[in-house]
Amino acid sequence: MTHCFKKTRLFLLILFIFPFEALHAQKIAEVNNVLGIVPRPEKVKAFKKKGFELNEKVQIVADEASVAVADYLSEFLNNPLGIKLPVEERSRRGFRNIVLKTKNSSGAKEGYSLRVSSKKIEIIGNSPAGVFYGAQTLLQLLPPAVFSDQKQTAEWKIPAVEIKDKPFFETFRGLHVDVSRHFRTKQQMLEIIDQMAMHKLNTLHLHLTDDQGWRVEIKSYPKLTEIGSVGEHSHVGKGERMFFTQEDIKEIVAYAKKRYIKIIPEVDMPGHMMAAIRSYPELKSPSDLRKQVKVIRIDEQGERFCKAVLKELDGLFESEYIHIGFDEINLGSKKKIYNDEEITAFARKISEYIKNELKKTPIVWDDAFEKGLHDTETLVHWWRYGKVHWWRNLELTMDEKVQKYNQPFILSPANRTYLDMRNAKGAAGGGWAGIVSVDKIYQWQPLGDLTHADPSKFHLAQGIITCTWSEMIKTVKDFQDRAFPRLAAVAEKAWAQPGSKAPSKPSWEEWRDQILIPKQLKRYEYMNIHYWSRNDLDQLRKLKGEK
Ligand code: TNX
Repeated sequence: MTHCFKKTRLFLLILFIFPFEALHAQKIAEVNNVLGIVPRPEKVKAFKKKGFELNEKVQIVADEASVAVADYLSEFLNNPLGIKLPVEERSRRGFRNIVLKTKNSSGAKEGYSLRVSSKKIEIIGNSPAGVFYGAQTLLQLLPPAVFSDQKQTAEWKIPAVEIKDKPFFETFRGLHVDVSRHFRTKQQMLEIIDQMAMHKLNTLHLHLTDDQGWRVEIKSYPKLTEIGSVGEHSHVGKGERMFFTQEDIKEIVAYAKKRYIKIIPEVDMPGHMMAAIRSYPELKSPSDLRKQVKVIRIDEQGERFCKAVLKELDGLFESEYIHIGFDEINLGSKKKIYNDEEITAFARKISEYIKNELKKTPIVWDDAFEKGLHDTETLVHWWRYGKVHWWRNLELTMDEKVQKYNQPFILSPANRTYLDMRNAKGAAGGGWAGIVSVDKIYQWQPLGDLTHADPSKFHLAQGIITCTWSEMIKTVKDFQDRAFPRLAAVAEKAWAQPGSKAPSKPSWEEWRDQILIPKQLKRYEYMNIHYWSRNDLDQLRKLKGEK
């Protein structure tokens, strides 16, 4: 097909809504480029038929397992539409139905199907989470104004489509939020959780402690928040106390749970501990001789402290995972504070505690793995990536290590997923991992980079978490400037099937011009999100033109 013909076809598609009876699955790019669903569903068909109109004569019919999603959907639509769709157990005369059902199928746990005709919408999920993702897709099939929390005037019509969808990475499609360097309030966290939900993410990684501030109440060590939570990155130890009480955490966890998002708490140990040491100076490591001590002791006393903290957190966070950091322990110290054996032994003690006593799965940054924590029941969280890219100091690259040690892992390569890095040359943000532009993320092939591991090891990749380290992310506006629209590109990587062959996957240019800019950015605008380049046409032009 010539390029020109393809364009004409796309034009016709837009003009007559959907001039084809049914488009084949391999034409998903063309269909989805019109529908604009982010992240891209696995299979989409569109029909030349009347779609479904939302009005007062519509009700949501849900089975027991899907009632929570039905309530969420009804509430979500209430503000922009000014109509509160009733949630019912069965059909009633005079009403058209949005049917939500959970079916225990052998398919992907978070998968769903969605069918829209003029008479009925049906979402069938393989689990309640699947139903929830179907509902998110449904929202994106409506005009972008549906993302407003104010009443809007729009044609609330949903095109006649059939979608079958499931995530590529089931376990972690995540966003990391660093509340230590600059704090985010509970309300701000709830907003972030809603923003995650629309991207079909299922994991919030909360970096709760670091040098600049301890941000979670620990009842057995009250000074952590009396002293350690005072101040932030540029005002350490000065100003207000900023932290989540245990009640706050419970609320955040419950809010996230309703959106099928699990929260992984991180207590970064034994380094990045200045705030804890400010609160309890006796915790400092005798071998950290710096003026500002960042590393805690790893003897019995240190171990007792870490375990007590983890035990309290365990009661608050419901997810199966606990992150214990172990990054950059000797960084910035002239003399090694601990050697590899000492670090590994301590990491092993803590991870055994998490496994055996708390019955959860520990996660460590790749530093611990590199130093010797080889344990297939502990997840390795990679922020470095191997010599194919930019990190050359490792004896064995991470993919060589995957090949050798079979340890399951999470992908957060800094040069592709650190959203605290700049969007473009001259834009705000850090630069040590290079420029992390939207197109770089979109064109990244997460598993394609594992050049030293054979494909039989790819199943060890448990997902992607994108990080927003907050040394330079001060305000909500800064956060949104860094997170959006890059989060949309990350969601594509985490959810969409990689199927690299065109036309099933839009090229970067197609995605940018037909989905990102006209659809996703519009949704962000209705959500009042200050995405990068908003109100700045120059930047937008750059985004369009940049390679
Ligand atoms: C590295 S990646 C860190 C963080 C910083 C971040 C800044 C990792 C495990 N540690 O402590 O905030 O770089 O980009």
